[in-house]
Amino acid sequence: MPSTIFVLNGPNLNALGKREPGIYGGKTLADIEAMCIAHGKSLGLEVVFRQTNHEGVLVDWFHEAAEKAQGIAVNAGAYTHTSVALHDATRAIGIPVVELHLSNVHAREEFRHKSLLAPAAKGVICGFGPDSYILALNALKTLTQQTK
Ligand code: DHK
Repeated sequence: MPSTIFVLNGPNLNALGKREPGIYGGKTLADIEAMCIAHGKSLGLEVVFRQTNHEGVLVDWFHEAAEKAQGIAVNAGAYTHTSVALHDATRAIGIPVVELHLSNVHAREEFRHKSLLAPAAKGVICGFGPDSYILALNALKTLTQQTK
């Protein structure tokens, strides 16, 4: 049976393609979803790809993933820097969470340097544009093999 990975996206990522393309690139979220599904298939992973602008919905999806999936790749957008609820959700579930960002948050404004999610996550990938998603899937492939 292929492992299932939830790829979860937070606020404003629905606007990719037209949102500050100098920072976030020209690809839309639908483009990135297609990349993730194709790459997941090549790794033998089933990818469930979602986006929401609402913090509580992300928390619900973390708990759903704990029931249905073997790992989470999450770009929590701005909630990365503010959400105690996502930190707690990550600690509450027994599956690995990989935090990812398109941009190199450490090369940007100081308020983006702090992640509340990172201390609870398995690891963090940032700065590689859409390839950050691919690298997160590669990491989760390895992690799910280790937990089998
Ligand atoms: C996306 C966002 O929406 C920002 O709030 C984060 C992240 C960075 C990204 O680079 O993908 O600070």
